[in-house]
Parts: sequence; C-alpha cells; structure tokens
Amino acid sequence: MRINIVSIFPDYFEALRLSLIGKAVTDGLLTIDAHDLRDWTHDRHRTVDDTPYGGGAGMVMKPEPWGEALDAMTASIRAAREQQPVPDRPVLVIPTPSGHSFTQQTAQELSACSDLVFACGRYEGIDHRVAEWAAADYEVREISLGDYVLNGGEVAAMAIIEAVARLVPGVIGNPDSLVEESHAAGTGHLLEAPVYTKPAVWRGLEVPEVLLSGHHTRIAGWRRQQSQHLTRVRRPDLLT
Ligand code: 6GU
Repeated sequence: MRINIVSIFPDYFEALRLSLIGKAVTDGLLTIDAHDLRDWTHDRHRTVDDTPYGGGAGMVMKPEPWGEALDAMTASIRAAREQQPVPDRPVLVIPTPSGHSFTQQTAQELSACSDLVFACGRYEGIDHRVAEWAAADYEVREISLGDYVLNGGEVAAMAIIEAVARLVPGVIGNPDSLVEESHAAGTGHLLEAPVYTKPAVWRGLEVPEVLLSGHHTRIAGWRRQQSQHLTRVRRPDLLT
C-alpha cells in the first residue's frame, strides 16, 4: 500500500516512523510520504487560504495549490503503477467534520486499497471544487472521526492511517489479535472485557478469580457477560 499525504504541516506525520507502522514502512509493506502543500504555491508568501465567498468567519483553502498537489500525486501514482499494475482506483481521503463517519468497516475497506492520498485541510476547509475535480482520478471519500471539531485534518489522518495500516496483511505480527478486539467484525460489535496481568494482587486489588481458574468455558462466559454489561452502560447505540 502506498500512502501519500498533503498538508501544510507534513512534520505531523513523522510519528508514523515509530512503532508498528514505522516497522511496516521499514519492511517495505507500506510507503508513507508526506508533502508540503506550500510547495505548490507560487507567491512570495506561499498563500494557501483566502476569504470565503458568501461571507462568514474564517478562511477557506484556495483550490489552485491543491489542484497542482493532486496532479503531482496522480502522476507519481501512475508512474508507480506502470512498474506494477493494480486494478483498483486510487482513493482520496479528505478528513472533515462534515464527512461520513469513520468506522472499523471503513478501515477494512481502505486497507484493501493500493493507493491512498490524504488531503489535510485547515481553517474552514478546502474549496469544494477540489473534491469535485479529483473525482475524475480518485474515489473521493470525505470522512469524519466523530462529533467534535479538530483544528485540521492532520490528527484525523493520523488516526485513520493507523487504523487502516494495522489491517494490512503482515503489519501486525499476530493476526489473531485483530479478531477479538472491540469493533472487530464478527464479535457482534460489543466492547471488550477488562484485561489483567501479573501480579494476581496489586496494591490490595485482586484479579477476578475466574481468570485465575484455568476454566476456559467459565472465562469465556465471564468475558461475554462483561462485554454485554459494558456495552449496555457505555455504548447502548451498539446494541440496537
Ligand atoms: Cl476528520 N477533521 C476535523 N478537522 N475535525 C474533525 C474530524 C475531522 N473528525 C472530527 N472532527
């Protein structure tokens, strides 16, 4: 999987060199390249924003630098695909609080893609014609992490990339760990039971006895009951 990111803060994505995703990059399972949108400006101040048509607070990202940046991404993807053809269209992910909700299902879909490009907007967002234009070359997906507002798409893109990359075959050493976790498809979408490790008593607090019993059926029953309880209390929306 190739991931390209366009942002005015490409340094945000240095953190993707750490941990499991970083190892996947080193191992050649993924490529991640973050580009500075301002490289596609041509004025002295490297301007990327302007006032909104129709009025209103805040600034809007100008379409011209985005158009040139995405042309460059398209050209680089085409060149890579000449070396190694793939059947699927590149996907352009635009993180925005007005997007479709991001779920584990979305992560699964994106993890099967050969090329992801992230367009990280700041301010009040990117001139909408950029998404319209990009639809000729990309499957465009506007995605929101949830019902709250971030200052820009960078942190959202990081979260999406982490959720997607860990589903790429080979990125997680033990694929079994993908099966039991909260929100994994096939668990009935319940929250995971609390977990414990040694010592059996810590600061006077004991690990639930059943987990020490070695009785696998009872343990599975306890975990199922904990999952149902947690889900009812914290996320009743998942039960309907
Ligand atoms: Cl994807 N972007 C921004 N800027 N804010 C958000 C978000 C995305 N998801 C929730 N809030």
